[in-house]
Parts: sequence; structure tokens; C-alpha cells
Amino acid sequence: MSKPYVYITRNVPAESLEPLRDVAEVEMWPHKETPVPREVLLEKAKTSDALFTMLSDKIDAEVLDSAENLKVVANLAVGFDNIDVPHATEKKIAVCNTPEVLTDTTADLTFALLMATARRLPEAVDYVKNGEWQNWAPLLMAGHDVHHKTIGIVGMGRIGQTVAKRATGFDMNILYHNRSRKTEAENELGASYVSFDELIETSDFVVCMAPATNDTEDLFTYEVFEKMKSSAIFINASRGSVVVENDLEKALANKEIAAAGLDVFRHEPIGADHPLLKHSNVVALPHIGSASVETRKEMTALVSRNIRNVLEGNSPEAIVNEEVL
Ligand code: 8YV
Repeated sequence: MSKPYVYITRNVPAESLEPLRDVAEVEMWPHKETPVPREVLLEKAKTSDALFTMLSDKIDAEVLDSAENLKVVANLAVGFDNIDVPHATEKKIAVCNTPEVLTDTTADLTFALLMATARRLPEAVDYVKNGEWQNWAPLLMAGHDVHHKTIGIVGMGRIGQTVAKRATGFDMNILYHNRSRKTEAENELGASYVSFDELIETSDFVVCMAPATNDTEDLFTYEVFEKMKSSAIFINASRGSVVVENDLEKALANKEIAAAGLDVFRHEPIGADHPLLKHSNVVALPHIGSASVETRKEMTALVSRNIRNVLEGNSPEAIVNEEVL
């Protein structure tokens, strides 16, 4: 019997694929810098037993319906908003993701973004590198303190809680808002559950760590930014869809808030002409929450194990639609 066929939509580090190569014929989109074109994805999906996918691949009904043998779509991400999960479930196709392995790394990046935005690090680095540092001045590149301030975390899942853990090291007052209470965060980290309105009105740092869902779509509007302190700093390392970007731009222009640190955007990648980039108090990153060499290796290995488990008829370590098993 021929081996199952696995298609990988990006050029990923080869060494993490070993568990897969033992049991499957593995093919990978060969180009390092470019994503797989839609027509290639559709063509490859037709004969694939498993698809190893990225957040930027739209795995919609058209892809799922074109596939004749597909048993699993395994995303290299904890998020799976790029996949039509209900349709996959209907077709008994497993959808897998990579939780846990990226939690600490993403929380580290979120905190780094918060620090960089508060203390104006990118501006300060440019200032030195551009040779503008000619004199000392009392308020030269003065930013805002992080320690002992109030951080409000919207979305207290694994990553949100790990950001809160980082915040305890900075003696911060921790507020959170989530669909459900997280008593472990309250007991172990001293976090307080508050309403969304109380959080946005009283936090010095409003940090969004919520997943992309119908409930979180367009959550941060002008009205919400207007309610924040004018000294508040908004941090988003979750999904671009939670923010109405024009409203954020207007809120920054009108000084409704002090600054924003953004690792995610509604339509990625963004170009240099993106309206938010004209503000010097916006720190923008290219969606690198989980992008450490160590974590990307672990994520790739987990995707490989998820696929192998499904192909061998075992339960994968991380599955989104368990009902298909
Ligand atoms: C992705 C992410 O892994 O895991 C997620 O949901 O947003 C990132 O960590 C990254 O964009 C690669 O798909």
C-alpha cells in the first residue's frame, strides 16, 4: 500500500518533519519567502491525506470540498480562524493546532511589545542609529513607567494568564476580562475580574489577548478608545480583527490614548503606507508572537505529531474538533 500524502504549504525546517517522513510521503511548497498560491493549494488538497497549514492559508469550503482523501488539517498556530472548522467537522476532517508550546514565547513578545511601546524603544534606537543624539535633555525620549501600573488583559486564556504572570514581576495591578472567571489567575497571580468597561476605563495598559471570534470582531472601536485614559497604552498581540483600525488611527490622532503596540493587523502583511504607521507612538511588528527559533521548532514538531497520530488512527495531542475522532 502506498504511503499517505502530506502537503506542507510553506518551507518549514526539515529536521522537525522526521516523525512524519517515516509514515508518509511529504511534499512541501519549496519557496522560502513566498506563500503557496491558492491554485497550487487547491490542486495539492485534491490528493492530500493531510495538509500542514499556516495561518495565512485560507482553508475554506472550496479547499475542503476539493479534497478527496483529506483526514486532517494541522495548523502551525494555536489559532485556527483561517479554517472553516464547522465544514471540516461535517466532512469528518480533523483540525489540529499548536497550543501550549508557544504560550511562553508569545507572552514574552507581548511583554516586550508593551515595554517597547511604553519606553519608546524603537524611536530611541532610531534616534541613536540616525546620529541624532547630540545632547542630553531631561525629557529626552521619556516614556511611561510600566512598574506598579494597572494592566488590563482582555482574553485570559493560556497566553493572557502568562502575560499576567510576567506582569507580577513588574509589581503591576492586574485586571482581566474574559468570558469565564479564571480563579487560578485570581488566586495565584492576584488578578481581579472586572467588566470590559471597568477594564478599559481604569487600565494604564489595555492588552488584548482574545482569539478571533464573532464576539471579539471589531471589539475595539472609537467609542472604546475614547473611554480609555488619555495616558493609556493599547497592546494587541492577538488578532487584527478585534480592532477597527480606522478608529484606532482616529483615537491616536485625537490623543484619546497615548500609544499603541501592535503585533497583528486586519490584513497582513501591511505596507509602509498603512495609516497607523504614520504615528511615531505606534510600535508595529510583523506578527512575530511565537517567532523564536526554539518555539517554531516545537510547533513544527507538534504539527508533525498531530498529523502522524491522525493518519495512524490515534488521538492527536491537540485537536480543535474532537467530535470527528
Ligand atoms: C502563528 C499565531 O503561529 O499561533 C497563532 O495563532 O498567531 C502565531 O503564533 C504564526 O502567525 C504562524 O502561523
